[in-house]
Amino acid sequence: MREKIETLFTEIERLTANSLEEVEAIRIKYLSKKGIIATLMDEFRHVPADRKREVGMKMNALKQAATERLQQLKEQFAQNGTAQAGNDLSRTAYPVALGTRHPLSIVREEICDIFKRLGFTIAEGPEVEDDWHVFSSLNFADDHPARDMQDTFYLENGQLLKTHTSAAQNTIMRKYGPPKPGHALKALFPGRCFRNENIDASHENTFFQLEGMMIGENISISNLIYFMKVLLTEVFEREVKVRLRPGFFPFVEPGFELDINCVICGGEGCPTCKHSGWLELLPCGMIHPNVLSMGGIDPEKYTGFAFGLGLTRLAMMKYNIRDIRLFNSGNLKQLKQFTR
Ligand code: FA5
Repeated sequence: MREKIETLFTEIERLTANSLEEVEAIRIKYLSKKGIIATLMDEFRHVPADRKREVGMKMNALKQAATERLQQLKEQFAQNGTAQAGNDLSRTAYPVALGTRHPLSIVREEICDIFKRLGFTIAEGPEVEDDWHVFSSLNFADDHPARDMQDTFYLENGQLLKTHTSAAQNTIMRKYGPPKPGHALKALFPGRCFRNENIDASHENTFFQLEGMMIGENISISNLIYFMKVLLTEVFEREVKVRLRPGFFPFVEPGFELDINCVICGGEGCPTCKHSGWLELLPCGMIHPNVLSMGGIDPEKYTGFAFGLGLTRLAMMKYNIRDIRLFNSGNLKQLKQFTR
């Protein structure tokens, strides 16, 4: 597999195109859902566990290289009309500004790729939900004070805007059912969340979370910690300082808050981390037996973990963005600078 990756690196570096159609053909060949790189991602399952990390990082770099080469080829046409032929009468008289992906999309795709390689299914839930999915199926009692933890936007028809991605847990448990012996139910579900918040440098009323869930016969806190470490190391491409505190959520027992050392101020204290040096990033825990039961999964037989990553906050950390409001600002000048 290593040789295959190396060959592809050389191949990608040497790619040329004579028209935008050819650029598109290259995209389909290498980067589409059934393209060479996606196929390679599938083969990743067979890589021995002790080499997964090294090969995984190489594959990420390969995907990155292909994306960047494609972008370069596209830009060539934006500036010149055609790459090699000098006079293309169909080209525009002025350079066409190309769009870029939103930093949140870049980080979301990066994490989805990591988890896909680890065998997780990517799912998504609706943004408009009902009380059962957002609260009751997650073990929030009717008069539970925890319901007040999240300021909910209610719609006139009684439905509500999803306040957290945990809202999809029940649907996913019911859709896939208990795992077969020796297997685990592994799902990742990113989504937009809404809370009636006072907006400041680190709080938005519309932001993204990314939920992960793993259920099987012997899933323990060690599995949870392993996956969290892989995730953070790959995203930041280095070891990051984290701390685990007990956390309370009615749908996990025990529950934890995983904080990350604020990489914006290096832990010195800044408005983003509210001068604490730490940013709350990754609440997680072992799924409460009641939640498993409500999802049709026998808690006597199965255990599982869940985590709810603050994706917008993670993107802030990764790109050193000091104010969360940038993401929804539509400020293209700033948003366009993030390409990987
Ligand atoms: C939850 O939403 C839980 N559903 C997470 C969870 C899942 C716990 C599974 C256990 C098991 P919390 O309200 O803390 O937890 O939000 C999770 C993350 O979303 C926070 O750590 C933070 O990074 C992000 N977040 C929350 N509110 C905002 C906001 N207003 N703006 C931006 N990010 C936010």
